[in-house]
Amino acid sequence: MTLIEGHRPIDPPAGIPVWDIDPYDEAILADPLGYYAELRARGPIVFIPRYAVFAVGRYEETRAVFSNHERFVSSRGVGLNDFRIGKPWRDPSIILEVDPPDHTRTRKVMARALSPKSVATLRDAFRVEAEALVDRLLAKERLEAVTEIAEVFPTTVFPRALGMRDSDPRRLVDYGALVFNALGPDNRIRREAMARAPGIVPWITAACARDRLTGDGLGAMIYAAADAGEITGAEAAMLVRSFLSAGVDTTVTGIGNALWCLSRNPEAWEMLRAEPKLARPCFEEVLRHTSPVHTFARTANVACEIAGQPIEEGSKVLCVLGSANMDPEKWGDPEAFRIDRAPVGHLAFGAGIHGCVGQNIARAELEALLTAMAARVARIEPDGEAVWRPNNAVHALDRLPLRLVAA
Ligand code: HEM
Ligand code: OVM
Repeated sequence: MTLIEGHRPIDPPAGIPVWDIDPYDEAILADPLGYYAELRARGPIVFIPRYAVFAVGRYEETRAVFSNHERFVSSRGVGLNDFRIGKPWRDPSIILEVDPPDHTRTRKVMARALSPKSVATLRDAFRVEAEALVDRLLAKERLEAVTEIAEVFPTTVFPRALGMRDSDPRRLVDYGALVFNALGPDNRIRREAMARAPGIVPWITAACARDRLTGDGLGAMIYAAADAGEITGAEAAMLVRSFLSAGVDTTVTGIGNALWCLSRNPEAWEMLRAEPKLARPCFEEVLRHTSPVHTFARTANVACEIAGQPIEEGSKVLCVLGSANMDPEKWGDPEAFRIDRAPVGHLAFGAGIHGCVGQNIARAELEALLTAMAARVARIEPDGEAVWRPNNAVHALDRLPLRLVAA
């Protein structure tokens, strides 16, 4: 019997491989491919006694768990902590951490604000800002791509799109990292993130209020849904908080990871320069290849089974998206970065009813930036070691020194 605070004691059922590993070890978070391969090799589902949780890392089972929201619920938290047992660190998200029918109503409001039609109105602004940023960058010999590109672009265009009256790039990035770190165990990374929360959370909460938003942005669309009676004013503030939780650090990570892929695969950069229409499929391959969000969990709300193995009610299941996206049973030569792969069905945005509602805007940001770079930058060269920043749910760079050569 394994007992961990915040978790139900679970006896691993006979037949499920027990693996004594810490997936949140900083060395694994920095360089996860070996962990992913062993997770898939050990079986379709394994039990990790250290946290008394199950984990799935093969494509088929990961997709299956995500696709079955009736058995595998989100309302008990999508991190290690079971909300029935341990207290959530903040009021749960009213879109991410709920099930139908609660989810259906809030999701509809968010999906409207982030629809292809809504995102289409932002494309010009994204393109203009991307072109200006790349022109500024080319004036410099060498640069640190995390702070000078990846963090700059989303923290410029996203608060504007939302209609934020006051922006604070540092707090916006750090809040995202905090929210994702909170999904993990009570380890050093989570504690250090939590220690910085008092300097961030009150600012974020204040920024969600209606009077801190302009009348013409995505935030105003959420408050308009409150005026229409679809949600309450308090719920509108909570949905704006969801934008700030999920909308900045994820795209910062997506840009950093894209530049990492493209600086390490010069032939891919050549291809993109020759065919700028590849910007979108290129980003999809970046997502598959680097899985910016590497893990989300579900909780079995009833006794059920995964891959024919019985699972007790209350079992936590880690869905290792990073591993599913590297499963050789699904992807040919998965470790090869191929921008024309068109990896349809990748799980970097999840799947099922909670699949990323922000994916259109994320794609629009990356398309704008990669297109602007492809037109102006002949070569992207590594200019020192890339360093990964350990996070309990995000696979992101801490430092990416690059040299850009103008076209
Ligand atoms: C959900 C990844 C960008 C807002 C998700 C999920 C994933 C994900 C994997 C599924 C969560 C689950 O099933 O439990 C990503 C990645 C991004 C990105 C990799 C960028 C590269 C964004 C952006 C926004 C956003 C830009 C906001 C504008 C959300 C929200 C949810 C979500 C609100 C919850 C949806 C629901 O529960 O119905 N995202 N995301 N995401 N994402 Fe994203
Ligand atoms: C939220 C949210 C949505 C997606 C991801 C996320 C864990 C938070 O609604 O607050 O980060």
